[in-house]
Amino acid sequence: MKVMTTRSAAAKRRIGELLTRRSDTWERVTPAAKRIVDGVRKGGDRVLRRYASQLDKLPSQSPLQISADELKAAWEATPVEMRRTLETAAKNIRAFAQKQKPKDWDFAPVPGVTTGQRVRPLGAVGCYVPSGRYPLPSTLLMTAIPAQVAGVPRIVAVSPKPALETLAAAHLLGITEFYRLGGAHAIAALAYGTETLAKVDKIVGPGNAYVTAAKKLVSFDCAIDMLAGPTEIVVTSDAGTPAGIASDLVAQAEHDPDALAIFLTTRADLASVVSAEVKQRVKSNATAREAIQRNGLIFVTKSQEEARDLTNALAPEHLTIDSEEDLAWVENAGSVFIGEHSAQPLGDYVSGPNHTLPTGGLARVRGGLSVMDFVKLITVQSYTAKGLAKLGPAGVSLAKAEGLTGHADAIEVRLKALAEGKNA
Ligand code: HSO
Ligand code: ZN
Repeated sequence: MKVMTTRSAAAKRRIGELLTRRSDTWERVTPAAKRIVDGVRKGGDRVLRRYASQLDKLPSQSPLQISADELKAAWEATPVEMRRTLETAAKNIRAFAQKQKPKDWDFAPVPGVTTGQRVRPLGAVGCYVPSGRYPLPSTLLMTAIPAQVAGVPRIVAVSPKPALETLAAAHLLGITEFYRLGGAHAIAALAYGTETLAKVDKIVGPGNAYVTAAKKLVSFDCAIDMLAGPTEIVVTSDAGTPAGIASDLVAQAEHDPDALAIFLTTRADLASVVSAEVKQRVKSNATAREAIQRNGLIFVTKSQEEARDLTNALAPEHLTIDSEEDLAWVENAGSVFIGEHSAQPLGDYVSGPNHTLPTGGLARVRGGLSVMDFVKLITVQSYTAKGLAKLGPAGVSLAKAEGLTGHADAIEVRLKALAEGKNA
C-alpha cells in the first residue's frame, strides 16, 4: 500500500483527484441500462422474463416470484446457528431504527395557531438485494427492517440469485413478496410495474453499475434512496494497532476492485507497518489486492489537524477514529467507528446502524439509509379566530408584497368575517 507524505507533489495531486472523485462506472453503462429500462417499461412481463433468463440465467420454468413456502423452506434449511445470527442482527437493526423513528408533534407558534407534523409511511417500497460478487443477506435486513419500522405496508424484495440466507432472512422478517430478479430490469419492474409486479413508490438498496444507472434513469418517475458507488473506508488514527487498521482497510476493499481504502496518520512509523500488514493480508484476497493497488493510500500528515481536515474533505462512507473525543471534529462521514474494538464489519452486520451508506462525497449532505427514507412528514396547521386575527394581517402584507391578490383575498375574506362577528 502506497505511503506518501501530504507535502509531496504526488500526494497533492492524488488528494486533488480524491476530493473531486465521482464514480462514473454507472455512466458508461447508462445506454445499455436505458435500453433495458425502456424495454421493461413498454413490454412488461414478457421483456422482464427475457432479461431474467438472459442476464440472471433464470430457468424458463422458474417463476419470478418466490413463494412463501419456499421462503419458509429456506428458513428451515438454514442451520440453527445462522438463524440465531440473523435474529441477533435483525433485533439490533430494528432497535436502532425504532430509536430513529420521527414522532408526531404539535406546537403553537402564537396562541390560537396550532402547527404540527404527522409521520406517515410510504405505501410501497422495493428493496434491492445484490448478489453479484457476494450474496448479501445483510442488505435485506438493512433495507427492509427500517421500512417495517416506518410502517410501510408493502415491502417488495428483489435479488437476482438470492442465497439461502437471504431467503431465510426474508422469512424471518415476514416478507412475502420476493422476486428472483436483479439488474436494471428489476429496477425498471419496480419503478413502472408489470403484469405480475405492481410498481412501488421508492426503490432502495445498493447495486452494481447497471442497477445504479437504472435507479438514476427511473428517478424521474419513482423515488430512490441514493446513487451508491464503490465502498469507501478512511481510517484516521495515531493510536490504532497495525492489525486493526490493516484488517479494516482490507475488509472494505474486498467489496470491489474500485473500493477506496485510505489511512491517515501523523506517524510515519505506523504508516509503514500498516502498509506491510495490508500487503500481507491481501495476498489471499484478489479483489482487495486489486482495490488496494488502485485506490489504497496512506497519507502521513504534518499534524492531526491536517488529517482531520482531510478526513472531512473526503467525506468517507466509513470512518474509523481513535476516541470519543475525536467525534467532535467529524463533520462529514456516513458511519463512524470508534477505537480498536470497533471493527468496521461489525457495522456491516450486527451493531444496528445501517450499512447502506452515502459514497462519493455524498456524506457531505446525507447519512445512511434510515427510517426517514421510508416516511413522509406531513405538516398540519389549524387556526382559531384568535390565531387568525393575530397572524392574518402579516399574511395579507406578504401576499400583497408578492402581488398575489388572490392569496391576500383568501385571508382578508376571513378577517372581514371575523370583524363582522361571523364565524367568531
Ligand atoms: N460494507 C458494505 C455493506 C456490506 N458489507 C454488506 C458486507 N455485507 C457497505 O457499507
Ligand atoms: Zn462490507
